[in-house]
Amino acid sequence: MAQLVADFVLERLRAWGVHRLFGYPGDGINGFLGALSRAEGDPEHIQVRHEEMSAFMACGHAKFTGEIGVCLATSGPGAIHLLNGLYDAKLDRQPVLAIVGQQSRASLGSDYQQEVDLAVLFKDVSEYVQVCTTPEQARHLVDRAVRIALDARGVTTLIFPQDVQEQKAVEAPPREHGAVFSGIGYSRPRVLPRAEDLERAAAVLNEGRRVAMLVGQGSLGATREVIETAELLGAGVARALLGRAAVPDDLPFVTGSIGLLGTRPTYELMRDCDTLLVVGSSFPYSEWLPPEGQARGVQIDLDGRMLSLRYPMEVNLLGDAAETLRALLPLLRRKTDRSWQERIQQSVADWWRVIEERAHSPADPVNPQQVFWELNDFLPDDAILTGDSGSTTVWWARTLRLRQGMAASVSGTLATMGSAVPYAVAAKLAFPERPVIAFLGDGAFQMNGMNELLTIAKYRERWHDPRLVVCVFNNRDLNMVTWEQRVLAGDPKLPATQEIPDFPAARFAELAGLRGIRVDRPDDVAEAWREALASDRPSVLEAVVDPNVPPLPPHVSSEQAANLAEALIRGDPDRGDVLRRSFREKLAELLPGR
Ligand SMILES: Cc1ncc(C[n+]2csc(CCOP(=O)(O)OP(=O)(O)O)c2C)c(N)n1
Ligand SMILES: [Mg+2]
Repeated sequence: MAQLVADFVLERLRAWGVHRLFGYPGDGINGFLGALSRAEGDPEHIQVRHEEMSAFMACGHAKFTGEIGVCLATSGPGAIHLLNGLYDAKLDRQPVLAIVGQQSRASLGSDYQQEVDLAVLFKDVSEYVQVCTTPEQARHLVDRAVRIALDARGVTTLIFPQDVQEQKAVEAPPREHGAVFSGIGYSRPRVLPRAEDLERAAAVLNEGRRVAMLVGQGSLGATREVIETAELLGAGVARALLGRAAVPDDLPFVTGSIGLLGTRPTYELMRDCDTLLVVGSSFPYSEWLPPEGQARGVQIDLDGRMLSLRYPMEVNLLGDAAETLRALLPLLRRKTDRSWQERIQQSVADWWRVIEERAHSPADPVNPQQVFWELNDFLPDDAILTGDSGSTTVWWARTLRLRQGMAASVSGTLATMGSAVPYAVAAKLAFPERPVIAFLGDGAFQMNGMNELLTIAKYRERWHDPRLVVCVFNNRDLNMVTWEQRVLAGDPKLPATQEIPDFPAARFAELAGLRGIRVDRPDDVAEAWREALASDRPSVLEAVVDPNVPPLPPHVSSEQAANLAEALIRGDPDRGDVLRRSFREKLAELLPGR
């Protein structure tokens, strides 16, 4: 049988190194389904429960492997379902290619069934979106879509009308006017600032006496360089959420996360520094950075558009984090006065004691912080950790102690619910020999996590190492938003919008053929982790936790405290427990080590 356009597209993707697609079928991509069967597993098709999950998986694949992630959906509804996951990739700057079907060319413009103007719909999320109108186009569309996604670190979309998918492929267009002859291959360039800019940056950093570093996603490949720089400069290192794994938590001068879900040492680091070095981060909340004028700034970023955006920098270095730091290091003088870094280290050591104490403060029935804290003793060396959006994100950012060699990600910039489980699936497929742990709230679990357990069940047999744990925090509440209402708006919790069904996640896991472990007593938490990580199959660890443990920011403004008081006075249904837990948290912080 002659090669069809869909066969050719898969072959071209293979040539680009794509061996896995995340997708869901429909007759709008019948041509691709036929081609997939002829492709005999290369690329393989991973079948999800909902197209949004395939886009999340493509994004997760890109995040954990550094390769392009590819998702495939049918016309109309299937394509529409992709969008949230694609926006996640766009906002976190990940290379993702979406391939979607469309009705046949002859029907377009006739209000045909499932006819949606996909080029318009995907325009905003995509760096590049094209309809393949004729077989001659397929070659350069694939080449450009992959190359642009990699180069722009963003989303590209190719739309294939059904009839075009099944036309005879044209590998090389005839050599005539209008024909395009594209090729394969992309190699990331070295991107380095000019020598004089590096010297200016070094001068600022050498003159500083209290240097704060903030590292983000762009620093993930620069761990060694970041640590060396911090050691030379006697600096403290804070990290934005997407830079979670950029610096290990067992270094004494790593202050941890920044922002609402950040730490007190980071808050102090930013409050007291005289110099700020930002490496590969677009952390958005300026109120957690030093006030303008307090610190001299140096920023390193691979994207010139992100320079001097959150803080006015004195020196802007457009470059790759590792390369640029390597070029900068020989120009830096080791600070002889170590008192600033010693102060930071003291604050970090005190803070970890606070975190440990908070983890063990009584709650009803289990303190969510304890679940994270106790995992620290069991975290396997090469673990991959995924997170979601909710109060669990706060503890994920703050309480886990990551060591070098681990990987971690969440939906950082879109901060959408629903990333944890599909990211975990993508990670496990890419690295079957590594343990993967997903953390999410019961809201996110009910939104999509529970459906995607079926995807885990479907593929689990292929994982020789079965360690894939989905840790669900059952607090019967959309807790993060409940707290935001209280602390930011001064409104009491509104049960009608906030309370969600008490759903037995562990029992559901068992129904799906996975291991289900439910823990509702503090004394059983450690054993639950041991069991989950030793299970012969992927598991769900359902922790029944207290929704009234406050995910407090590291610094509570007087306005926020007043809002909380107002919310409680105005009749918050949980005010008794909220008061008790809040009091304990604050008390624990004031009395470290007790
Ligand atoms: C798709 C989506 N919808 C809504 C939100 C707003 N939101 C952020 S956190 C949150 C609550 C999440 O609840 P749950 O998953 O139970 O976690 P919890 O906060 O209770 O730990 C909501 C509704 C969001 N970020 N993304
Ligand atoms: Mg919840």
